[in-house]
Amino acid sequence: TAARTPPRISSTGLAARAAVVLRDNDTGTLVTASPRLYPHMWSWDAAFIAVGLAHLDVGRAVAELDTLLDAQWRDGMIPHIVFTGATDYFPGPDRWGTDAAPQRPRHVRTSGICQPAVHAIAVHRIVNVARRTSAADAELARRFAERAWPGLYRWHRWLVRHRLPDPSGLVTIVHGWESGMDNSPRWDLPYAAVRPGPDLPPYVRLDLAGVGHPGERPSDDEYDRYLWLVEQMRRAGYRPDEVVRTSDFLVGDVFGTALFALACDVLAKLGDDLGQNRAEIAALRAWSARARAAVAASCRPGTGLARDRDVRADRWLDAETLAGFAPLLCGGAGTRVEARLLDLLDGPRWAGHPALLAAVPPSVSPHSPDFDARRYWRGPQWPVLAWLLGWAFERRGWSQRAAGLREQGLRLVSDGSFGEYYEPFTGEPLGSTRQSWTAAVVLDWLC
Ligand code: 9WN
Repeated sequence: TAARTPPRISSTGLAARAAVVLRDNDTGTLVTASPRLYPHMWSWDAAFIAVGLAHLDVGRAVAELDTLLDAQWRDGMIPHIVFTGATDYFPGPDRWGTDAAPQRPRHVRTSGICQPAVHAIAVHRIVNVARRTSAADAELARRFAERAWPGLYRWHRWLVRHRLPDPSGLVTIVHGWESGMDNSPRWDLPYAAVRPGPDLPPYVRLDLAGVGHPGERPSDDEYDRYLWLVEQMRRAGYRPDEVVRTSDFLVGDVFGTALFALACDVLAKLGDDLGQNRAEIAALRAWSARARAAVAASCRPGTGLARDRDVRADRWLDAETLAGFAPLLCGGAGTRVEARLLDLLDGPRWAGHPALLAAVPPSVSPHSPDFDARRYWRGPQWPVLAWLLGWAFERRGWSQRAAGLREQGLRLVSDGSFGEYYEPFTGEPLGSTRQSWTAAVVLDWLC
């Protein structure tokens, strides 16, 4: 496919279309992650979606996060999917089988795993957006932050209690889905050790019908492994420590750890402003410091790229993915390592690759042998990640870098299709179109 020539739509037109996407995907109480491929609420999508909604209606943004927090498990976990009644997504609630877990919420069905802890970041952003819109919005957002704070604290505490089993101090995941980067080369080695048993119940994939070509999605082999891990967790009754003890997949997620460090900082600051419990605020600061140190300690000598850790196999994982830049999000690795990482990010292996349509870092370096320009988390560019990097860079005081990511991110999405991800050289939208979190970050960039 030939590269397209952006931009095609004016900023005002693009913002208006983004608003329509969010409105069309809105069921009333939640905005589905996309119209066809993902007809439910996803945990980290909901956070970004709420940020986009804040530009349209602060009350609706707050309601989105209320819906998510209403589905929080009694032990503190925020589940990765909150199911609507839609039946055209697999695995749905019956396959997850969480109904038997005593700590599940009673009024809604959910999956049994989690996703990155970006929610405090969303609350912080919504509070700031609301301050700009009106005094009434500011008060609405403040009251929401006050009522959401204890639940968010309990969510972070759940991660600390149940997902720090490794001395590395990295936040640990029991499924690639928990990273949000499902089939990233980051997980190839740990997944190679997951061997689905002969008693894996049969299933039919429904995701392939929602995309243009199967080569844009994970492979069938990968799906067998994804479903096998679900089976293991179901058999462990979703008891968190039992799941960690028995899962074939147990990996320290360095990107998720950097996000956790950031989210703890943001939540602690919000806690200060709102006069929340001082011991809990102090705990958040300590968790953040520990997470930041774990990210820094994972850095590979030489490039400085941060690494995930295969806890089961007791080894570092060296795939060359965007997650390697985790220390730039949360800091703590020191100025020399950061300077090296920034050079690398700007250079031809990453955002400075001369053939990219937009200078947005792809999910995997085009120079890596693992790179696949069209397959999901194995090469395409994801607008939502460009937003996340930009948000973190702004916070670190790197405003020019943040502005560059915004400009290039907008270039990427300028066709107005709101692709889930994009082919880096041609700008072709891939996966789902009218993807809610893409529309949401566009609104935040433009408003
Ligand atoms: C599995 C909803 C979600 C995102 C993830 C993305 C994809 C699901 C899937 O879609 O994952 O959780 O079925 O592929 O990888 O990051 O939250 O947009």
